[in-house]
Amino acid sequence: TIEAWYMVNNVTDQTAENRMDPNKPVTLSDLRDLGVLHWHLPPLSDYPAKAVPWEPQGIQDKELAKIRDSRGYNYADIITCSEECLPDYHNKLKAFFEEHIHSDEEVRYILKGSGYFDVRDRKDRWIRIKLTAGDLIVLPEGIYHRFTMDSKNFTQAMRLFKGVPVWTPINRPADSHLSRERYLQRFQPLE
Ligand code: KMT
Ligand code: NI
Repeated sequence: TIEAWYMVNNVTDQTAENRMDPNKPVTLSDLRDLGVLHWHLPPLSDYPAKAVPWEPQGIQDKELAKIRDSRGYNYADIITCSEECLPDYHNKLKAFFEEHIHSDEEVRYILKGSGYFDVRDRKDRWIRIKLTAGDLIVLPEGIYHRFTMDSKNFTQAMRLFKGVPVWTPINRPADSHLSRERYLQRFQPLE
């Protein structure tokens, strides 16, 4: 399952754990309050090795199918983050780690390897979420976040989407973006 914690403020190595001392853990329930959903599924063996459009007859996993159907994810492909496999690797990694939002959910199912998604809490503090094979995460539309691989430098993930995929990041500041406003509407004002 996943582990999450508050990050130190000064990050010099983005691939390191960057925990506070002492560690300040964040629970799944804390994440749910921010709109971040998580499932742990059994490891898959029968997925296509390359990024291909979703084929319903492809992956048979029942748990995955249930989540896909109930949440309407009718598109899927596979991204492999490694220097050999990802075109324009260095620029992509830089873009992934720029703080941004999307106008849709970001849904990732880790197939192999591991990585970190960082999300902002309601007081704008960074939470680091460690994902390993079998972890499926949904980041809600409009949440400020970023992604980095860990020191092992390998993440293979299924990207799921409702409809025609749009991966475009909207970098911070995006406070007046409709998706950001929608995200904030789910909270009562902080006193
Ligand atoms: C993203 O949008 O940040 C990514 O696709 C990162 C690689 S998938 C774990
Ligand atoms: Ni993103």
